[in-house]
Amino acid sequence: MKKLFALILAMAMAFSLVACGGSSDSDTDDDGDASSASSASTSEDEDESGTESEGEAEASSTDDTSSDGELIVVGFAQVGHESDWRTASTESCQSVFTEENGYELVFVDCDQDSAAQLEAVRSFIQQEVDYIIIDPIVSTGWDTVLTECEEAGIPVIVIDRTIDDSDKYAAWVGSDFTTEGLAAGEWLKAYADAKGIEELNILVIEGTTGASATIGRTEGFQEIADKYGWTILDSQDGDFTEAGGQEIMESYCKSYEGQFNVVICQNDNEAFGAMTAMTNAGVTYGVDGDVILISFDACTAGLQYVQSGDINADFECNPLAAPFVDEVIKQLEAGETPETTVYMEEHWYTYDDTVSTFEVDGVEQSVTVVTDEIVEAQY
Ligand code: GYE
Repeated sequence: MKKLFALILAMAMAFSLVACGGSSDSDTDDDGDASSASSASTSEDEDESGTESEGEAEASSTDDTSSDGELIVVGFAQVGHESDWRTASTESCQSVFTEENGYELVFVDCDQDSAAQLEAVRSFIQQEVDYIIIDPIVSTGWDTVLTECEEAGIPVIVIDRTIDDSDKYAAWVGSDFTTEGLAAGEWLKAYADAKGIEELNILVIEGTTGASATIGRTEGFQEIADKYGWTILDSQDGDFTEAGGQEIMESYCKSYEGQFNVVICQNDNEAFGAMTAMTNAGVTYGVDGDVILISFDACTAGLQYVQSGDINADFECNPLAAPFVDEVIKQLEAGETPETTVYMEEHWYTYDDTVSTFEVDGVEQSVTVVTDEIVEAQY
C-alpha cells in the first residue's frame, strides 16, 4: 500500500518473495482443514486473546486499504528452514500471499534465531507493513515487541507455535501440540497391549527447547507415560533437524545400548536422523524391528517411512495455515472480528490397523493407515 516506498528501501533486511511454483491454492485448500476454537477441545489463551482481538480488529478497520486497489503488505517472520514441515509452511504462505491475491509478502527466514526474529518484527514496523505474521521460535519474550506493533497500529497474526507471555495479537492459527503428545502416548499404549509388550523403555528426541510445539508434545506424552508407569530413559533437544536427531540418537545408542524399545522423535526430520543412527549402530526399528519408532508432522517423506514400516506411527501437524490467515486478514480489512483461536485439523497415521481406534481424554480417535493416495496428496 502506501508503504511500498519504505518497503523497497528496506529490502536489504528482508527478502521479498512472490509466488513460487511449489504449491497451488487448490493444494492448500484440499489439505488445509481447520476447526475454530468453538469446536476445539482445548485452549489456554483463547479468552485472553479474544479480548485483544477486538481491539486489533478496530485498529485495522480504520485502516482498510483493500478498496483502493493497492497491495496489502504482509511481513512474515518465519522460524527458519529446519524441516520438511517448515518448507511446507513457507510454501503455503508464498502460494497464498501473492500479488495475484492482492498481497506483497516480505518474508524473513529467522534461521531458528530468536534475536533475529525480534529484529525481523521490528524491521516490519519500520517498513510500516500492514500486517505482521509471526511463527514464534520460542513462546516467551514477546510482550515488548508486540506492544511496539500495537503502538504502530499493525495487527499481528500468530501461526503454528504459540506466544505464551503476551496477548497482543489478533488471532492464532495452529495445532494442538499437547493433544498430539497425548495421542502419541495413548496410541503407544494400545499398540504395546496389542503386541503383548509389557515394559516400555523410552528415549525422546525433543524439538527446539522453549518452542511451544516441543513443550506441548513433551508434556502430553509425559502425562501418558506417568499414567501407565513407563520409563523415559532420556529426553534431549534435537532442534527439529535431521542432523540434531542423528547426533542425539548416536549418543543414545552408546549410552543406552540394549536398554530401550521405544524412540519418540518430535518431528519427521529428527526421525530420519535417528533412523540413520540406529541403522549404523545395528539397532532395528519399525514394525519388524526391536524399537517402536514414533514421529510427528507426517509430511510426505515421513508418511513414506510409515508406509514402508520404518516409522510405526506419525502424528500429523498440519502446516497449511496460510489460507486461514488470509481469511483473518480479510475479516480485519472488513472491520470484522476474526476467530481468535483456530486449530488445524490433523490425522494420526500408522502402518497398519493393529490399533484402529483409541481414546484421548475420553474422546475417540481414529487411525489412518497410510496409502499411496494419502502419500501423494500430502505436503
Ligand atoms: O513439528 C517441526 C518444525 O512448529 C510445529 O517446527 C512446528 C514444528 C514442526 O521444525 O518440523
